[in-house]
Amino acid sequence: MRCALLPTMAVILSCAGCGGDAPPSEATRPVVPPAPTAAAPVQPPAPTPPLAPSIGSGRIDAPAIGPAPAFAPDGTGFVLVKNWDFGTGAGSTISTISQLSEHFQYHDQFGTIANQYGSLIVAPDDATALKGRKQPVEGRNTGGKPVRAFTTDALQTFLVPLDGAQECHPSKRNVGNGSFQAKWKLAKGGSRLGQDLLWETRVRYTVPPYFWFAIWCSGNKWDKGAEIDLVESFGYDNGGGYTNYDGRFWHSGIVGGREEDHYGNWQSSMAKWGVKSFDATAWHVWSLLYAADDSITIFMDGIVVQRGFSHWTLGTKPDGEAIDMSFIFDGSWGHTKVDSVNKPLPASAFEGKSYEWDYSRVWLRQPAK
Ligand SMILES: [Ca+2]
Repeated sequence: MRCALLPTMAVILSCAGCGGDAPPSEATRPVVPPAPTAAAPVQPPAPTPPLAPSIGSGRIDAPAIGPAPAFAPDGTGFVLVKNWDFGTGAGSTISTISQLSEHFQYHDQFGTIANQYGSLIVAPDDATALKGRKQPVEGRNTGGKPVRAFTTDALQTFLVPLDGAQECHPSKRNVGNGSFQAKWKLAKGGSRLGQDLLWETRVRYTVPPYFWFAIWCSGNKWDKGAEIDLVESFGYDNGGGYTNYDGRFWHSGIVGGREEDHYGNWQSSMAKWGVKSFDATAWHVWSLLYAADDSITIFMDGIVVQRGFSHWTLGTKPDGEAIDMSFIFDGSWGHTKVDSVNKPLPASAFEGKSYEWDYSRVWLRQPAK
């Protein structure tokens, strides 16, 4: 009898109520082919989320996660070992004062808070202030004004009259600043380190007269070096209308080692290297390439602005004691030993002025054998 349902064998086999022919034995039962699998839609793998940026250990074998150099002047192979990216936006690694204080200190490696500048480094709080140095503390000594603050892109540091000062003077040391120095340092430098170093910092500033700005490195001991000043500028008044209040002129130098250009005249030297004009209020990238053969090249926005050579030793002596290497960020004001910036300013002159630090990154590379 023909099943009234459907004529397929599969249905017949399952149509217990239909009667009719006995079901075939196991041996003769037809094999139902498995459902094809090729037609199943293939799910694409979930995209791998980008790795979160990290600050890094400072070592090639445990690198940081972050961008490549904006300017890689000497080829490839550099490994990012420190990625200090200031700001609250995407990609930042230093977004709070707490994080800043974890990775930076507010004094130099010799425990001073002024060097010979005419302003004092302010600590964010008592916990980070140098004990026994009467270091000014933000809030207590700054009249409610911030000394450091974060924008989306950067860390802003300010110059702030201290303890209600109305007339500020470098010799009175009554201005505070937001300078900072990395706690991490290289154990050695140049040929003593045996690795090529690339250090890159992006910064801009809107400053008052007699400002003092520097990105530089030095070690735990100093005797006229070793020291590399990627950039140093100050807002001099040399008389006769020759001023640098807005920072349009600067110099770059190697202290104690050999430098190709002594920058006897800042404007002329800048022009010689190809920098005909400079706007300090625009972002610029400063780079140091310090190779394992002790050669030094310094760049501004990828343009070479200094070349030279130095051993990273006490006094830069060829057989000198190896020293460590600190990374220093000075957004200061005045100088007690430089007459052209040892001059008074009213407190109001500091309003609306700031240094802005976008990022600073360190790469290392094993030199080619
Ligand atoms: Ca940034």
